[in-house]
Amino acid sequence: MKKIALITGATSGIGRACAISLSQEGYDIIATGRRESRLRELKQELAVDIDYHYMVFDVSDRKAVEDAFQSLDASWKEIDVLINNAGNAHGLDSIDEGNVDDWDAMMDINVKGLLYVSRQIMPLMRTRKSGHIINIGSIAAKEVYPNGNVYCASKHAVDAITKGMRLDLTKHGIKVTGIHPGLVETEFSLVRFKGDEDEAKKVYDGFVPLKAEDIADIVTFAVTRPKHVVMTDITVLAGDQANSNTVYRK
Ligand code: NDP
Ligand code: 8X3
Repeated sequence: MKKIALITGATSGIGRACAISLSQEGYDIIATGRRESRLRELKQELAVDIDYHYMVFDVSDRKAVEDAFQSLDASWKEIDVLINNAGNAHGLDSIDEGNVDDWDAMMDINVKGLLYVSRQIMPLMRTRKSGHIINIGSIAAKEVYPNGNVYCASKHAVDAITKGMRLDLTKHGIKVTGIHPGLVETEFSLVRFKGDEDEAKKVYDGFVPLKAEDIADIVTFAVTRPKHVVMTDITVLAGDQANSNTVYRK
């Protein structure tokens, strides 16, 4: 039977890798993001025998999210798997010197954006009495590290929302999984350091970071468990990483 996975933030990194991996499992894919050219190009990377649809919107723009789902064809609304992945860190400043625009971006995108998208899809899953929501949190959802302040707060909120979703949705046959990666080499640090490639590269110097594909493997494993099995909470670190702030570099 055909199944549909919707992945937010599929233009890059973990989301893109999840789209590729789930297409290889036979899922039809809905990919979302703001960079349309990348969403168009993603089609070439997906398994050939699946259907593909993309939607361009900013997850933090509530009206844009609502409009996108209202205009979605009924056949594409039968979403089996939602991967709430879109998000980023913006800045790494001591909280007393924090950039308020960065704070707004992280709370609006990582927390409210996740809620806006989920609000569109949860009722559809509830009607069909099945579905699986995977929220991409972070080790920053479990620990707070120096200068991580508001990013960590946004991801702690994702962790709390994940637990709340599980409490409210399990009775409707909807599984909820939180996946919490440590350091994954993607465009994440480039965004955090506002395009400074040297700063971004330093984050991954001297050890082997996780790859986006490592997280996509775990997402795919969680999604492909039988109906009676739910992976609730998975934290995954790089081999040389002991916690959010301790990395053994060569
Ligand atoms: P990337 O920067 O490579 O990817 C981020 C994705 O999110 C892009 O596809 C981007 O798409 C999308 N996105 C960002 N802001 C918005 C927005 N306002 N509206 C719609 N889409 C948006 O980073 P990662 O792949 O690493 O990050 C993915 C998730 O994983 C994030 O939630 C991040 O917090 C989390 N994470 C990352 C870790 C890491 O070390 N890399 C570790 C733990 C968690 P576009 O720009 O086209 O809109
Ligand atoms: C991304 C990993 O350690 O930079 O969430 O917060 S970290």
